[in-house]
Amino acid sequence: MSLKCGIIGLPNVGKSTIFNLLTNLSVPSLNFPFCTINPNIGFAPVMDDRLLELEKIVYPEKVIRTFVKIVDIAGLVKGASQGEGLGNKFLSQISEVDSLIHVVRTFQKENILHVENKIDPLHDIEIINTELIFSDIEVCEKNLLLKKNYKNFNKDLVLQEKKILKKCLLHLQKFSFLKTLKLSSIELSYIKRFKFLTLKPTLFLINADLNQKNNILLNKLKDFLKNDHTQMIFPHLFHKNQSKIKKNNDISKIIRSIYQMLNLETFFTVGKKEIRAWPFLKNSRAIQVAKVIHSDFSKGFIRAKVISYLDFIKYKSENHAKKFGKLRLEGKDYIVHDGDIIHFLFNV
Ligand SMILES: Nc1nc2c(ncn2[C@@H]2O[C@H](COP(=O)(O)OP(=O)(O)OP(=O)(O)O)[C@@H](O)[C@H]2O)c(=O)[nH]1
Ligand SMILES: [Mg+2]
Repeated sequence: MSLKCGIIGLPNVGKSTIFNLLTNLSVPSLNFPFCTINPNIGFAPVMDDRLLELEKIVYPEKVIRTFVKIVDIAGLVKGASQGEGLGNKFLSQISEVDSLIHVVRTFQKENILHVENKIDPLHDIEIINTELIFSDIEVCEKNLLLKKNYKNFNKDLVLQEKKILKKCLLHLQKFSFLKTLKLSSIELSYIKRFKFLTLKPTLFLINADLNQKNNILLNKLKDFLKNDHTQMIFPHLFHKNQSKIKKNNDISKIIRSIYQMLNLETFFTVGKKEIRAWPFLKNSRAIQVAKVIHSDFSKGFIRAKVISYLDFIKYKSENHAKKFGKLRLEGKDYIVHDGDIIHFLFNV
């Protein structure tokens, strides 16, 4: 399962700083624009209290959390979609991730350079949004112009795809994100391969000063984001004198939001050797979920022994849960639930 969340925003707003906090790495985060050119990749551990509860019952040798993959991408500037500041390269890196964290600066510190020479978060968001929209417009236009040889392609499919692309283009030209265009799941499946940037779920992260709580600038920004259907977390993360507990709580909250944005849920495998949390895409079938552990589990799938998390906590072992009828034998089409404790039976 390698779903990725990319960190985007203007240069020098704190993207690598947040990347380091989420992944516990120390990539350079210095006070000059384009400190990051090549993307940094790291993993952020997903905290899950259920692992602690399971550990208290099983006393395993090892406990393994799940992770989300984070990509720290270079900053975008005005004109990025026209190639400004290597913009095209960075936009194509954004197209490769599944969700976004958009970092916005409201902190005032004068010695930290701002590429627009003023602290105006709404203006900053507009710059980034414009570049994302322009990039999607270009993808639509390019593909609408593409002449396909119908000998090699199914004509109906090509025409259908073009019809949806036209609908997308019209929407983007009104300066709207594709996220706000009503598209059926079939339409979405037609355009999936274009990896549109304005379709990606986004979490705005505000990099604020500690003493900024009731600041006019910040309130304006909060108000602006309220109408957007995106989540927003206000972390005070970047400050050295912030308490460690609060900081860690905020970091966990952000990582969990990313996990949700990626549409991920968790199942567990439980044994004396290890307890492990595994990610899976919400509403997946048992046979798809088995693949998260190993492709053999899916290829040779026989059955899944399933106990819900709460039943396991209550009965404290597979045998005991079984005695009380709480262990289910499920087939390959079973829709896995968040918290399921699964033991796959397979044969290869
Ligand atoms: N005062 C203050 N400085 C910050 C804050 N967040 C980041 N910085 C500083 O701002 C500078 C830029 O931070 P980075 O994390 O490198 O920013 P970036 O967005 O990754 O920058 P590029 O990779 O150049 O696009 C560094 O000197 C950070 O220490 C903050 O909340 N307050
Ligand atoms: Mg950086």
